[in-house]
Amino acid sequence: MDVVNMDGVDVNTSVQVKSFFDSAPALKDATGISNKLTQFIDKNSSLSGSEGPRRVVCVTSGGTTVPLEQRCVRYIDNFSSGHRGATSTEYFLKAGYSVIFLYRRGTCQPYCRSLPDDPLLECFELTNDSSIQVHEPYSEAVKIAISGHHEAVSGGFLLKLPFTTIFEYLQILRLIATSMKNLGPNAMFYSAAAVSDFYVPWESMAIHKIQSASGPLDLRLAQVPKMLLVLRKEWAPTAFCVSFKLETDKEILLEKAGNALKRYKMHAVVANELMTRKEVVILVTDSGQVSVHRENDNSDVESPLIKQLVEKHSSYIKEINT
Ligand code: PAZ
Repeated sequence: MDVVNMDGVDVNTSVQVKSFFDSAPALKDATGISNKLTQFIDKNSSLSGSEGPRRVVCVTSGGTTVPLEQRCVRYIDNFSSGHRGATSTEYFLKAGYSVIFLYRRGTCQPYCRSLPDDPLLECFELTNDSSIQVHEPYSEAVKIAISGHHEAVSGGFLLKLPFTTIFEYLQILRLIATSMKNLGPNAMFYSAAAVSDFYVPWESMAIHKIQSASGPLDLRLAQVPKMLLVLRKEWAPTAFCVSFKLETDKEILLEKAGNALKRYKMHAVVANELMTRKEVVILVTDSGQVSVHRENDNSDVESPLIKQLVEKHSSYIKEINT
């Protein structure tokens, strides 16, 4: 039998969470991040949208790394490109949300999807008088990227916060969640990041580069505590919470997504398969499962997905407020 705290988190998870944060290396510039968050939330909570107070969504994006050494030379990583998070951010902004974009450094950024991998070198060229001009095939993409990004950032609707390691990610997520608490049901979490399931606790991690001369490497990885439950129950109990479930085996995907919905008390779980994740996702809620497809090869599956989530969020806000 699970012993459960007042807030619905089992005691075992609470102990693991406490030990994770107590032993994690201190977050660099925690005060700077908190100040940015306070400013962003204060500004946005005083604004109104078409259906009441402006909504704020925290979109998490990209994969967390697991360092193997404190002075890190090697780390465990995962495949996530950040495309889902970046694309979804654009659609949330379009739907009138403000977005806190918690992203892995170096991954895909909102409005930059149509740019080449090395935009500086490929989009721009030097003219004969040594000034810089946009290389013709990219001029439209560059205009869209600059104007979309500028409008969102200078309007104060997009706050971008980078992370690399699992330690940074979870510490920043906790700061975000606690600063969004006052937004009540107008807050949403859209957890598209691929978060490591296992990690090396800081205190048992080698300090210096692990030496190959010591022979084969035995690593013992601890389980990352189930933070989704803590997010939902402790950090942001009134927010609308959406998580993602990725599997490579279709047979177990829906079962795992259904379990996540119940176990972490999510309002919706987006189930996707690795190979088809850009074409189709399945939205799993208490009311059942709905397949969401992109309209054609040139469109984004995030467009209909965000539309459906915005509708579900509206119903949730109405329900809470009545
Ligand atoms: O970042 P990306 O666009 O390459 O992939 C998106 C994704 C598959 C990481 C995301 O849709 C997702 O399922 N995130 C959660 C993964 C998980 O921990 O199960």
